[in-house]
Amino acid sequence: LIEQRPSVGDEDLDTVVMPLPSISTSRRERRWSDTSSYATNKKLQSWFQLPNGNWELGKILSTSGTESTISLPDGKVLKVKTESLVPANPDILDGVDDLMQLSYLNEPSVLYNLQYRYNRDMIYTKAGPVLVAINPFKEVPLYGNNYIEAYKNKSMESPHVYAITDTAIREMIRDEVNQSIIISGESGAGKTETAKIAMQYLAALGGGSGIEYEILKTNPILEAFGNAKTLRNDNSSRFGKLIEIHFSETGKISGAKIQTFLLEKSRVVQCMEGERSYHIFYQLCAGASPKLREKINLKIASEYKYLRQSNCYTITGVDDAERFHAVMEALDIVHVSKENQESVFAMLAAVLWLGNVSFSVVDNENHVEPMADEGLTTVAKLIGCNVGELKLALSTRKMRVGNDTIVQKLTLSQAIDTRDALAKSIYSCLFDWLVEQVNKSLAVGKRRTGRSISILDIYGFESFERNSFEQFCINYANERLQQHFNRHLFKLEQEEYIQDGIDWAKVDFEDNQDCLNLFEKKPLGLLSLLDEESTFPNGTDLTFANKLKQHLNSNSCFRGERGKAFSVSHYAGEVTYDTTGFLEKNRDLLHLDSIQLLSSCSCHLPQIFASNMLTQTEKPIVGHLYKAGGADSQKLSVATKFKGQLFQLMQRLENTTPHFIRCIKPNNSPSPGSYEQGLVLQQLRCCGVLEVVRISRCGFPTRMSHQKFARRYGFLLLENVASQDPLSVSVAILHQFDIMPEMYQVGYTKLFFRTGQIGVLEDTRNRTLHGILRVQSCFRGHQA
Ligand code: AD9
Ligand code: MG
Repeated sequence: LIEQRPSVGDEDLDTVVMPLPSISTSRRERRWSDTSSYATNKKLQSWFQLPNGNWELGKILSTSGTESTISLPDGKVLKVKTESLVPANPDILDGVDDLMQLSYLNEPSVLYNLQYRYNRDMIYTKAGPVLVAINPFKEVPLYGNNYIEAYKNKSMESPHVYAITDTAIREMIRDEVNQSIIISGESGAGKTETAKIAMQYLAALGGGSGIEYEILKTNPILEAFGNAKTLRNDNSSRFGKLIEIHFSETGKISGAKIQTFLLEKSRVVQCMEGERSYHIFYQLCAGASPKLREKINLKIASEYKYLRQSNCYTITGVDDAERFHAVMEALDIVHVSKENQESVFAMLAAVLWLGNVSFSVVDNENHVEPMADEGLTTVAKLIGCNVGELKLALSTRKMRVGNDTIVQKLTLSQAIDTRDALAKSIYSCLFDWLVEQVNKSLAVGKRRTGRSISILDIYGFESFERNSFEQFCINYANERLQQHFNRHLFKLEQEEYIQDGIDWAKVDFEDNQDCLNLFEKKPLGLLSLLDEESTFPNGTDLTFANKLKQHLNSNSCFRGERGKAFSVSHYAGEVTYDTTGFLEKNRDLLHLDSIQLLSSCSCHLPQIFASNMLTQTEKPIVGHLYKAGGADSQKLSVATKFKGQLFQLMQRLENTTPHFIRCIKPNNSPSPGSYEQGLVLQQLRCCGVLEVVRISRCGFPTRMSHQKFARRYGFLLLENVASQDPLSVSVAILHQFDIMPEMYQVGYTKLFFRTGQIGVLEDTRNRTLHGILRVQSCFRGHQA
């Protein structure tokens, strides 16, 4: 008996199968229940959910009827419903590199495995093709040249951003196909840091020309202008970013191109208590030289209303003045001239001073005019117009009624809106202009090879207590990305089935097309209806909400809520949106008077901004833009523009081989070492890690070669099959255990099983092995 003992050594570990638990097919209810036949096995470890939602590992002492008795680690013994127990993996699988190696791939097992690794600073884990990265919120000794070398030489293979980036490089060269690294996760989960780590690896392997240095220097620039301190993250990116890095035939970096998405411009004029506006404002105020200060009439941050309102000027551990110098140096490196840099700083100061422009009532109809104070005169000087023109642009609006142009005076709230709209536009144009400059500097030379690796750092799915237009756009983007993710993983599945000659027509998977249709369908989809309502002069958030309810109530992904709200059933869960501000944010009006003001300025940046704004309108003929109501309604709406960008992005990604990284935030503090199960679980669901599993489940997720299957289970056969080939042995096993024909497929080289099928075989095998080991230890005891 001892001689014939089947091996249970390491070699068997990588053949451990993954009987995936069955999940309810309903979209909303994705619970795991793979307890069938399991809990009846005594002395097995099992997960038990405590009233606080956390999972605790217990041992099943006995089972009778629907009840089981379990013992918890603290010695407590409980009677629980058998069906509430979820099987745990054997200790030998603690902390496996890839979640797919787990025998039981249920939620508590996944949570436990990730936590086990996280506690040991192994923040990266694979979930099949996906890399899961858990934010350590501290420095972990996993980066730098030695590690880069090790991953490059393949002397290190544990999951890592370096490893996934290395795969991307190799596949780009081997297959001559562009690659993409798609990073997602919620705010503060570590996307931007992860993107930088990937760039670091690319720069190290593809460096040599010096351009890699420029590419790395785009990070401090974009972070200064596009990141801000929020309540969730001290360095939160307020825009989405795709950087496409190009390589020459010899595998060296030849250039790069950055595309940005949907900068949050409202932050320039208002932000919440405890948050900050964009870093660059504070950096400028803290770090500008006396000469620059004088030239652009710069004060300290607290002198500016836009910065003062949130009552937060500094970030713990960050020296804004020092950062300012780093940004200037980075601007030098990407070839933004000193003269242009000064213009940039002048625009920033103009935005800050605009916030200080105040108004006084000038007639008995509550019309206002800006006060002729330091704010107004400084703005005029910085953008290069005369004070009178600026005053007019901020207090009146020209409108065309019939063939006449009339001038309407503004009330206080209209004037403030106009002023803020101008400040937001100047800032977002400045941001776009900077990206353009950076792109010019990184431009791929004439010898385009067509080989590139793109890194996408985009806002993850968001669901807050109150969700507005920003969440609406962000979640729509995530819905699109999720479809890309699903289709890709499904494609991988299919390829494997086809290769092994099995019938894959039986595989179907649920995708999120219904939800995308809800957004995109014309004319009755969320985006179309939003645009339609935005063009009606009398449209309000309430009429918009009512229109949605009227037309979309029959859609299964939509639900009208009370008042101005509605809910969407996203792949990651249901989100309720409050339509307050939707129309205004979607219209994003900048009145023509303001555009004309900028185009008449003597400074070159305002002129560039004005002409860019005009080209963004469908009919850039100034005269035609006047309309009753004052809105230049031909301008593309924000949602439509975003949708266009997104389609373009998806098209680009479709032509690449994707590599997915899902970043997870283990706690909200943020603090190192703390791992909140509920929070992690929610993110695993949202970012599709559990979805990978769900997709795998739809097909034949468990697969094993004929040889391995025969070797692993052959000893359980009652008849002697020693002389038979592995396929015949495998078939004999399938028959002996009565595995239903629809539950498996026999491929050329492998056997494919539906979820859970292997579980029974595994349990029998384990029990038999335990029996063998017990006999062995008795035997050894005797010998001793
Ligand atoms: V947001 O959606 O832009 O608000 P991100 O980009 O997901 O967010 P970010 O990369 O900015 O999050 O990470 C937040 C903070 O976590 C960083 O400032 C670091 O302090 C910390 N972090 C993230 N990843 C790592 C890491 N690999 N090592 C150490 C990290 N610290
Ligand atoms: Mg970020």
